[in-house]
Amino acid sequence: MSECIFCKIVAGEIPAGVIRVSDRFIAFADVKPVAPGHVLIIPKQHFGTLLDIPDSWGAELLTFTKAVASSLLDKKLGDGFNVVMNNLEPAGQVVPHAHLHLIPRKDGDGLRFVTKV
Ligand code: DGP
Repeated sequence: MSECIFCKIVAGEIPAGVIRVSDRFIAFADVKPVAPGHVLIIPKQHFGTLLDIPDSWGAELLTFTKAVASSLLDKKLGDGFNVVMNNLEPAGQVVPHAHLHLIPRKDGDGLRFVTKV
């Protein structure tokens, strides 16, 4: 997708703080972090939402996400972490290229998510 900002990051046309790369996925720093170490994990290929990512990619996505999360913990960026995925506009998706938010958490950091009212 030529106009997709995340596809441009994958292509190296827009700089991003790349943290990890696998065959199908890439992790980079979110430009508007809600916490230090906030990372986005995206498929290199353009898919709109979770529903579009092939089932057969699931194991690699899980392994990749766990590796990035472990490295955030190892770097002491958090003592816990949230994995958040906004799918489609009503759920808050702004960039229409599927992505997971990996957000390091610390006690008392004041962040709240919709699963906790
Ligand atoms: P969402 O609302 O789930 O679609 O979140 C999109 C996220 O993408 C948001 O936290 C900011 C981030 N973002 C948007 N444009 C860029 C960019 O050009 N570079 C980087 N690194 N992050 C971006």
